[in-house]
Amino acid sequence: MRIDIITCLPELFDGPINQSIVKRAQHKSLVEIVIHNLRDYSTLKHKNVDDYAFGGGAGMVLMVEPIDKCISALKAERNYDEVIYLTPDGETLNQGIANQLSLNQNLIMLCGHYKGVDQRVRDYLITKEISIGDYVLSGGELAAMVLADALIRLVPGVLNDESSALTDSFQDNLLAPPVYTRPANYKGWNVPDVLTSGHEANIEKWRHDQAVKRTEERRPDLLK
Ligand code: 6GU
Repeated sequence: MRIDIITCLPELFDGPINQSIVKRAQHKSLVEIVIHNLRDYSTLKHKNVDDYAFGGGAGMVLMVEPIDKCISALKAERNYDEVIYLTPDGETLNQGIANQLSLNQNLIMLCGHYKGVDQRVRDYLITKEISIGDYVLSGGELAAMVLADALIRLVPGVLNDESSALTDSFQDNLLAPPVYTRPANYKGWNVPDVLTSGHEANIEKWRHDQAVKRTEERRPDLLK
């Protein structure tokens, strides 16, 4: 999978996506993430990428031209499955959407900023709009990192234990059951006996029951 991220704040991507699982995925050449500075596509003297909104109002709007130039340059190199705009008024990300998007080969993610982007970008260039939840971030960058992380860990070969993505919370609309590791007794805080019994079938049943119990208690909406 290749993900091209378009942003006016490329420095923000120096940290999180070059660590841990995502770093390993890039090292193994399973995933390639390329950051593009929108400013590089500005045709203006001061490399501006935003301007005042027609009709007035507070906040700057990202201009259509640099975004179109950047996306066109990318499309000239390869075919893209989706051009995603990260925006609080997009479709709310969930595991189902992540599963679907993880099957794609090439994705563009556009990070909005300020008051958003010129509507013509959304009308003519964007194929999917995603939000990561009902709260407002100061830009789409953190949302793009969240989305990229959620997708990358689903790419076959990225996780060491291939089965572990399948047992995540949400994969079957259930939250994950509790997990424990050694020691079995710490200060009298004991691990459930079933987990140390070695009885596979009982352990499976216990885990499933716990997952259902947790989901009923914490996220009954998932069971509907
Ligand atoms: Cl994708 N962008 C911004 N700016 N805020 C958000 C978001 C995206 N998703 C939730 N809040």
